[in-house]
Amino acid sequence: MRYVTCVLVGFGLAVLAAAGSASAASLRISDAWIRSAPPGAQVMGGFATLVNEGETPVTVQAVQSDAFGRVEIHETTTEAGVSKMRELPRLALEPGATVRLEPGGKHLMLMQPRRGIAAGERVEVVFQLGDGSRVEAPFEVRAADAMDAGHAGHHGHTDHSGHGHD
Ligand SMILES: [Cu+2]
Repeated sequence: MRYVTCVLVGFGLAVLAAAGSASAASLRISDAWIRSAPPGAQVMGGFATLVNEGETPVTVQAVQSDAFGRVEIHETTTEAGVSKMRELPRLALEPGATVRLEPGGKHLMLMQPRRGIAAGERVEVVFQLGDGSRVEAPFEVRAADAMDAGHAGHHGHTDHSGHGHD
């Protein structure tokens, strides 16, 4: 692979090659977790932060996990005070874009668990991208209660001011 004798040109080509072919490396998945559910639950919610660190758009075409029969990308919206979920066919991230999968918004719907999934364990989730590459990320299963404690950026979603908790 070292045909290029000029170091500078070689470096430049390597960078271009990386940007063009390895979009897998440009999708960064962090803060990934699954909300634990009572035993026997057939549906669990998955959440994460997705960042496209590359120079080209990234599309998540499908999501799957060995631990579940089916994984869908959902979005929760509120229309006329009624909360609804709909399936999104894909997630598109422009270069530099961040998509947050979070309770009350876009999320993964993990369905038909193939085994018991307990809080504390990690579940591998695979993101299939539009260019055919795959990005795998470990999702940590957390109890629902841990969500508030561990999610400092979420005050906006739980605004109880004025409702009086006493
Ligand atoms: Cu859903």
